[in-house]
Amino acid sequence: MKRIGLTQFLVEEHRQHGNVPSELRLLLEVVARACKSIGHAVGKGALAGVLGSAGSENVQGEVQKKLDVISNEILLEANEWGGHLAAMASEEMETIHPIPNRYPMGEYLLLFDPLDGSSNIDVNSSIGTIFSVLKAPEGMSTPTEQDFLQPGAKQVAAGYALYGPQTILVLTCGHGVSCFTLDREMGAWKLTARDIKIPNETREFAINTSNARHWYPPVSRYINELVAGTTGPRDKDFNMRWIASMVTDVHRVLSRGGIFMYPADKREPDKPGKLRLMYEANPIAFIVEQAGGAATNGHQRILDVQPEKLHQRVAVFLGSKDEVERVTSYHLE
Ligand code: P6P
Repeated sequence: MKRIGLTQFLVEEHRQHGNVPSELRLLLEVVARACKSIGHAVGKGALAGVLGSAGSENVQGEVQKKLDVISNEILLEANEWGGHLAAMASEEMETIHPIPNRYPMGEYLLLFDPLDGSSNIDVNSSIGTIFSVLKAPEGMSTPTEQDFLQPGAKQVAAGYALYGPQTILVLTCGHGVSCFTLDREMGAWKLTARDIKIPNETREFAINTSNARHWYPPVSRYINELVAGTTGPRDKDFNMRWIASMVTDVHRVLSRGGIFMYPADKREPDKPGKLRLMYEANPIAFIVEQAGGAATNGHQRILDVQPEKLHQRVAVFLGSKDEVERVTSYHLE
């Protein structure tokens, strides 16, 4: 495959599908450049005094790591001036962030989890940035939270950066999933995979099994059958992985198949799971479906969920279609 750059890829994608107008291309290029900066900061770790906590809490009441805050600021500053955005929303900010008056407003809304998996920062485990792009509603003048509350099916683009042994960017604009690898010497994203497809079948599952006693019956039934392997109804053995960094676990699923799950459980019955809908589950579900996989909350497509709050959580079952359909069918029985 010819290792073209991100801009050439997006120009050719638009030429072929008409799905990446120049404003959206600018947005994606700016976000990709911001991810390079985040990857650079992440890579310095203790050398840049950016490990440890920032002494503050985010809207979720989670202690913010310094790199969470730095990553959020990098994305805000990178996107304010371009005129391609009307507003931004982030896991790290309670309310939406309108474009400052001194800059022109564009027609897109950008949502992001600037550094997901941040509990892994201090132990040098892979972490990532997740982003989602929506169009601002027609006729919107001053952006409000309500303008962001669109089902995931309305996304025009979504992606994640993964800061691991390689720094990679996975992206969809609605016509398949592509992967770019950062050429660190050139400081450029190079296309290294296109039309990524998730195998329908898998023998690998990802869930935090320490929560087993809190699971609801459909999840317990599904996991017990996987663990029973050849001695149970599935009649084949399965493997388990849990890195506790969604982007890393998801990229493994995208790369070789698997099912990634963060179900609702009895610990907090009013919370439908841990992961957030708008800037974690929706962008990842868009990518997974574009790669031929499936993504549900146990009862319906994640992309069909009508959001009611910016930071609402959702149960997540995503990856290889056969397995997601099976565990979803157990919920629907
Ligand atoms: P647990 C990271 O904090 C995160 O939001 C996701 O990246 C990850 O999949 C999940 O939480 C891990 O949760 O409960 O296993 O620590």
